[in-house]
Amino acid sequence: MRSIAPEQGTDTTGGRAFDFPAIFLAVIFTALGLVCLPQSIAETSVDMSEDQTSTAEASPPGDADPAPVAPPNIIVIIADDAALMDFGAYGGEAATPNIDRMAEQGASFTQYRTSPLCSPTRAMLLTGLDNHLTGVATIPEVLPKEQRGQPGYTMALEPGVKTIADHLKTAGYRTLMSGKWHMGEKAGELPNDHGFDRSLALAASGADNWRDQTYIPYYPYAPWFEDGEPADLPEQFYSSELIVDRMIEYLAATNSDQPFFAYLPFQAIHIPVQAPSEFIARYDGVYDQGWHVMRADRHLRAQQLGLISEGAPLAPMPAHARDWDSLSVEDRELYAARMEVNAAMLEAMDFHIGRFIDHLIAIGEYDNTIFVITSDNGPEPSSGDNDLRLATWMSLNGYHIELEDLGGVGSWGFIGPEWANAAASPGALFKFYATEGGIRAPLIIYGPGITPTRIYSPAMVTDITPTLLDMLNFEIPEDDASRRMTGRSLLPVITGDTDSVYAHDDVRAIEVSGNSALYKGDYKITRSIAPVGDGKWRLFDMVRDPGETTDISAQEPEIMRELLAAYAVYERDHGVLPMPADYDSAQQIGINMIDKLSAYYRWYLIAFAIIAFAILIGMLRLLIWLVRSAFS
Ligand SMILES: [Ca+2]
Repeated sequence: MRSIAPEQGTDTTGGRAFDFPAIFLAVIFTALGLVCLPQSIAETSVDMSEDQTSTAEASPPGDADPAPVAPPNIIVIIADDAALMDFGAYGGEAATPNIDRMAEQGASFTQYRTSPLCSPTRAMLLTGLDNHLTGVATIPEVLPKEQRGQPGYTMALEPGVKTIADHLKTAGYRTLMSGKWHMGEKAGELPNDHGFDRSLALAASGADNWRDQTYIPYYPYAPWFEDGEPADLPEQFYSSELIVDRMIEYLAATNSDQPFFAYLPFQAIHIPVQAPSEFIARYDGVYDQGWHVMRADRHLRAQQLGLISEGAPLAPMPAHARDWDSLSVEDRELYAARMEVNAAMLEAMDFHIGRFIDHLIAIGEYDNTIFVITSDNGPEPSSGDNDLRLATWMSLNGYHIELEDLGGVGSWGFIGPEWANAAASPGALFKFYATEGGIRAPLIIYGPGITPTRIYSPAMVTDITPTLLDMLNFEIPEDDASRRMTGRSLLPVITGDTDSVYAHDDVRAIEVSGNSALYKGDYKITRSIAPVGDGKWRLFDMVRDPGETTDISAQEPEIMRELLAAYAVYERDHGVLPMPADYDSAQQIGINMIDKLSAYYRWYLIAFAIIAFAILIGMLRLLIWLVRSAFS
């Protein structure tokens, strides 16, 4: 049995070399009182929690098709911050032939929802539990001090919470992970303590894709771990290639007589957006028409692909979005190039997935493997433009945002809010928010026995673990004390036994740091908080208005009351804590960054203060001596 009890205060980061530019940066930042790091650089990719108030546990196994003689391998692939329509099969511009093939030959979901941020989505996906029941209700970057350490808010998987890796290990699987973890880095919090036999794990929200280097001031270094110990990465690499290479090594190093569970959470396409130049070159000119054209194109394709109803209105642009035509020629060239790198990063991820598939074919494992391919939340709106503090940090850390060599080593790539909104089309807003642009994502399940199916059933990120266990006929033992899953198996819609695993009046809810959504029937209530939202609940008819353009709460007060009451039940049943008054996630990131860096660099700060004090005393004494000399 694994032990998941975290050893409080034990830090496994010991032995890392401190870097002096970062130390002095921390000192400068602290001295300047930078308590307001903009959301632009906060990897606010916190996933929202989804809630299923109707708490079905994993469907009872046994009524599915007979399992193959050999238990199938399972591969779960997560693209980071990819929009609903980013994969080619979902209407995106980037070439993703390997993903597309699995979408066309497998089950592709059209009504799948995640949380709006990274860690809660990942916690839900791996456990089948609502995020507040896992310990990872939100991301540590935006956690207010009032919630720190509270049940559900410890920012790591809590005792009694089991991952799918824990379950599959008991079923005789090899359990392997390579990629982004982002659910704690202290002893007891890393993948090796949560069911994984082998793991290369990034414990942060992101990192550089070319070097072992942090990407935002919040992290003094990139916390990469291998099997629970600080990892030794190559001097130069490309993240998607490294992640696949390491998984291939783990497969070779473990017992091939056992089936495997491989968890591949890629860094693509999280900031910094970086890609090999040969992939970037393929997108020359693709985005020259600008974000208005792209969002309208995706909106049209969404109707053609049945992702939204015909004639549904287009979601609005966010406040302060710029008009493409108002940009200078130089800016249009730069901004279009940013999207070229973004598409290239996605294609490069698909290319390395293809390389992994080729390897599985070569070792004879491909035909008996189930693939899950998804994204953790909507596109990232953060920007590196016009931010003196971030620019200072970048120059100290070898980053630039220039057009030349965009996407290469040292390039701090991003797409910004307008492109993110266009990528999120036909949904509103983007990552961080429980609007459709933040929580509606692609989901593909492909493998033996799965026939090509387009699935319109609602589906939640918590459903993935129950679905996979159901497909394996895996039964959780009666005496297993782990928490009961809130997700439900999607197998009945994959096999075509039913059109929906959710009844029309079943409630599905999501909350991450005050950004919330609840679905019931054709309706959704949602609330977006500062800095983009106003904290007000709104009601939308999701059949007629999936772009969330017209709040109908005044016309439908009964429905509004009913859904708000259902949300109150969800909050109570899942331990959702209220947000402090005047909470602003962007300001909170700045506060938490200062706390984190102050703790990390405290001895340097103390030494700096002592030296500064000694110099001051010395100067005072010198001054006194000079004054006395002058008057004696
Ligand atoms: Ca993410």
